[in-house]
Amino acid sequence: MPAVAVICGSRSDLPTLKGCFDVLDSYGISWEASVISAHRQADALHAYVTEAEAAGARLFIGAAGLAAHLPGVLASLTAKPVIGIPLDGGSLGGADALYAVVQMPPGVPVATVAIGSAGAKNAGHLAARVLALNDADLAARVAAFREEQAGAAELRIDPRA
Ligand code: RP5
Repeated sequence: MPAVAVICGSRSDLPTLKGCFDVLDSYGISWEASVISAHRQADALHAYVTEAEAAGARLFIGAAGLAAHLPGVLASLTAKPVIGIPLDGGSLGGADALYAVVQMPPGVPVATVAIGSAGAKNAGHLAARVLALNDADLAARVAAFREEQAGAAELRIDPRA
């Protein structure tokens, strides 16, 4: 079983998740992705999470749009960390999914990232930081990415030039 299990509610969500998959790959983190709807396939979702956790999944990422209950249901089914990605799939521009994912009741936490593709990328980075707590090699790769990002953003303007 890969370290990270990514679950989304529809095949239509997959293109938005590409950034998440790419970021996980960039850190060398193993992952697998599944399309399982919390609303349409509740029993299958329960079975998948139970089996994935037993098989060694260390972190779950859930992504869904509209009335996005998937990440919250994941958090109800596992004691592993759950990252939620609200997706922009409807007339409310993703605000519906954001509220559904972020407004979890106490005791059932979902670490919610931004709406859409930016959030998908950050889900990968956040997963890396969580997994790096117990993985020195991964921690070094996270640190290297931070340095690389800082270098790319660096801008100095010399007024005498
Ligand atoms: C959500 O409803 C899915 O995550 C998707 O974002 C949205 C639309 O789903 P489909 O109509 O494409 O199945 O459950």
